[in-house]
Amino acid sequence: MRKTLISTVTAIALGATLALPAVAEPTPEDAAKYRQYVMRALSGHFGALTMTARGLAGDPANMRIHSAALVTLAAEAGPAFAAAGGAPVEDTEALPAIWEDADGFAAAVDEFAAAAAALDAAIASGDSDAVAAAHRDTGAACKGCHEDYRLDD
Ligand code: ASC
Repeated sequence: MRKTLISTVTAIALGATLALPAVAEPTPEDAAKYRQYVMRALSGHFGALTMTARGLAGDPANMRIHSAALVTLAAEAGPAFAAAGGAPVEDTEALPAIWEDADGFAAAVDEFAAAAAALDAAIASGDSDAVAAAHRDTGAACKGCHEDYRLDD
């Protein structure tokens, strides 16, 4: 009896859990917030890597933490913008060109991903000239994409 009661209570509780209202439909604002997190993560790693490369902070032995993160995050930069609901949202810096010129944007993201991979490889090689060149290229890829696809760049 007691056992039955407990399992009934459990069943009801589980049923109630399953019957909870579905999470609200994702909005364009959710998509915008997500891509801003991804871009901020990229910016944070590039900034930390830059400080380390300049000898201002961070252990040079750990620089690949940041370059590897850039490579990983670069793979999400395109999808973050292409995601369902991807569209301009008021009060963000994402220009409509991201979606109107989707091929151009994809090419710019690919360029960044390639630059990040080259930067990671250069850091792994330990060749400081190669790191400096790859760092410049990566910054240029950030800037190039921002010029065309981000407000005020
Ligand atoms: C950064 C950062 C960017 C890029 C860009 C490079 O550290 O947050 O968006 O570098 O400024 O030109």
